[in-house]
Amino acid sequence: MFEKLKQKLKAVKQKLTGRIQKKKEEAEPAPSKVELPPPTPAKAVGPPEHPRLTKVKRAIKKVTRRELSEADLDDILWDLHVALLESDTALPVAQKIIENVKSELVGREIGLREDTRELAEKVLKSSIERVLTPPCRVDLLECIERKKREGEPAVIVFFGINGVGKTTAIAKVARYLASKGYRPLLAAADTFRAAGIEQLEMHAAKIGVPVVKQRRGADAAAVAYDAIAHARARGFDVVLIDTAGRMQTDVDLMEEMKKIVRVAKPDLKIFVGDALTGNDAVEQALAFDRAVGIDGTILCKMDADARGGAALSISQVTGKPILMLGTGQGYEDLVEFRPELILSALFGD
Ligand SMILES: Nc1nc2c(ncn2[C@@H]2O[C@H](COP(=O)(O)OP(=O)(O)O)[C@@H](O)[C@H]2O)c(=O)[nH]1
Ligand SMILES: [Mg+2]
Repeated sequence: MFEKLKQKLKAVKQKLTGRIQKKKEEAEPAPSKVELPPPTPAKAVGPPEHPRLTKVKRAIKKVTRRELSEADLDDILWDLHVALLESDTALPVAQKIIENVKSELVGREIGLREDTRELAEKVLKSSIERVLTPPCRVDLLECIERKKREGEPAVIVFFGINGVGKTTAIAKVARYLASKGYRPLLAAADTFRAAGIEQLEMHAAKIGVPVVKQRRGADAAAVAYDAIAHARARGFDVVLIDTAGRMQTDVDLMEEMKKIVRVAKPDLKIFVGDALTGNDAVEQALAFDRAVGIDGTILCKMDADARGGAALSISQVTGKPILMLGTGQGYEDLVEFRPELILSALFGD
């Protein structure tokens, strides 16, 4: 995960460590006790400034030179900017990370006992962590529990473009929920693609979860509606609605998606993105958010993503949290998102 970005960050970190070290070496310990010159006799006509006073001033200047200035960091911030953009990080997010580094380092006094390597890593890490921290919390299990108390199944709809990993993600989520003791029901509302229904059925059979379906070409919203009615009647805890892949530019399919949302009134609308598509995934998430409003993202194919730009950018740009990460093709390859996962992939040994 993130091998390329990790290498680039390592180079930035090394350069930053060297720069902080240099700043530290430029400084000399401030004199612990400054010997002031004896008071000048009133009658003496001495030089305008006593030589010892000049020495004191020089010492003070050396101390202040231990502070990092923006100019000290310019080239390193540029390297970081390029590394982030090459990794397909969204521009505003790359800028935010740079600002974060600046706000932590510019004007910071480098202590003589400072561990320079540790400081460089700490600053880079926390600057990235700040863009990864979810703007709000969305808790899947909490949502299901709340609906359960109301005697209703939770309804969750998944959408995104074709091939990103929606159907696989639904199977993973269903398996995860079943392992927590919930009863999930799947709705085969991808009635558009030839193998849409069969693919969901194939996954469902493997994980042992039932599917509600109609014939191919049926109204997707009607399939969702049926599934919810079935879940209510049979006491399922959660309905996971699979939908056809659609480009945000496909007017008819986007209208179909809005209809599914109107009819199913989902408790959660989850955008599924492919991490490998980098900033495209971010643009798609924005387009789906504008069309129906998303509550969060599941980012798939993290295991194959060397760049990391989508993971760094998507929650910051959409203002909605990443809920889970898909980390492989197996049903167990799903992890709950935590910023530390990304940070340890980027900075771990
Ligand atoms: N490596 C990897 N492959 C994945 C992941 N999630 C899905 N895939 C693969 O991506 C392909 C498309 O997945 P699918 O669920 O059919 O996408 P959909 O068209 O959005 O429903 C399949 O070959 C999946 O096995 C993941 O997290 N990691
Ligand atoms: Mg699918």
